[in-house]
This record gives sequence, C-alpha cells and structure tokens, in this order.
Amino acid sequence: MRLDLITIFPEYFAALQLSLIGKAITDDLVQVGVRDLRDYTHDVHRSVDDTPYGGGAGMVMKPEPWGEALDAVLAEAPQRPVLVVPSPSGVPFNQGIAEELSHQSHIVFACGRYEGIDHRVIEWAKQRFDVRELSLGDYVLNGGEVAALAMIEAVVRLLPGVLGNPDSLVEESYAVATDGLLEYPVYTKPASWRGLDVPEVLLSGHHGKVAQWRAEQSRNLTAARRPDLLG
Ligand code: 6GU
Repeated sequence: MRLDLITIFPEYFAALQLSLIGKAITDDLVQVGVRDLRDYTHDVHRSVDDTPYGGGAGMVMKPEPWGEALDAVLAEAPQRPVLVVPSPSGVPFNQGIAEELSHQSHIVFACGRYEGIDHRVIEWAKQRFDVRELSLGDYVLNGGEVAALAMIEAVVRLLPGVLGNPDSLVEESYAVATDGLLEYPVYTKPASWRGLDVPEVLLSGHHGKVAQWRAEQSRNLTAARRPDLLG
C-alpha cells in the first residue's frame, strides 16, 4: 500500500516511524510519502491561505498549491488513487471504512487547516481520485493531520503481515465498537491485586462459561455506553 500525505506540518508524520506502522514501513508493506504543501507555492511568503469569499471568520486554503501538490502525486500514481479529505463535515470514519481502505493500493490524505480547503479542489479532485471526506467524530480538531494519523493506524494494522498476531483481528470482528459490540474487560496476572480479584469464571478453565461471561459483559457495556450499537 502506498500512502501520500499533503500537509503544512510534515513533522506530524514522524510518528509513523514508531511501533507497528514503523515496522510495516521498514518491512516495505507500506510506502509513505509526505509532501509539504508550501513547496507548491510560488510567492515569497509561501502562503497557503486567504480570506473567504462572502466574508466570515477565519481563512480558507487556496486552491493553487493543492492543485499542484495533487498533480505531483498523480504524476507518480500508476492508477486512480483514493483521496481522503479529513474534515469534521465528513462521513463518520469507522471500522467498516478502515476495512474498505485497507484493500486500496494507494491512498492520498489531504490535510487541511484553518476553515478548510477551497471547495473547487474537492470538485476537481473527483475527476481523478475516489474522494472520501471523512470525520473522526463530532468534535473539532485544528487540522487533518491528527485525524489522518488515526485513520492510517486503523487501516495499516489491517494489512496482512502488520499485526504480530492476526487472531486479535478475528476477536475484534465480534467485539469492537463498530458493527459489533464493545470489548469485554480483560485481566492478567496476578489474580489478586490491591484487594481486587479477577472474576472467578476467568480462572475456572471452563471455556464455555468464559465465552458466555464475556458475551454478557460486552452486551451490558454496550447497552450502558453505546445503546446506538444495539439496533
Ligand atoms: Cl477528520 N478533521 C478535523 N479538522 N476535525 C475533526 C475531524 C477531522 N474529525 C473530527 N474533528
């Protein structure tokens, strides 16, 4: 999988060198390219934003640097890439979308700042990319970088060979905050810690009862915290 990131803060993506994703990059399962949007400006101030037509607060990202940066990505793209535009106005990102994206060979992330990118960039991009405007949730971040990092982590961990233990993916399909339920609580040794004991059933060695207890915990937790997941 190839990932291209366009941003005015390339340093954010140093985090991709860490942990499982860093290993996936070292192992060449993922190729990452980070482009500084300001490299596609031509004025002395390297400006990427301007005041909004129609008035209002804040600044809007100018279309020209975005056009040139996206042209540069396309010039090296063998086929039509996906363009993810992180935005609080996007479709809510979830595990199903992460799964879909994990089957793509080339994803470009357009990380906007300020009040967003001139809308013509999105319109233009639809001719050359499969555009997905995606939101992490109902809160406001200062820019798309942190959102892109979260989405990349959710996608890359699904790639074959990235997780040490693929069983953990199978477990998740039955208990995760997606189309399923929330995960049951987990415990490890010691069996007693600061006066708190691990639930007896987990020490019983009775796999049927353990499975039943976990299913019940998942159901109760989901009902309490995420009743929207219970149909
Ligand atoms: Cl994807 N971007 C920004 N800027 N803010 C957000 C978001 C994305 N998701 C939630 N808030």
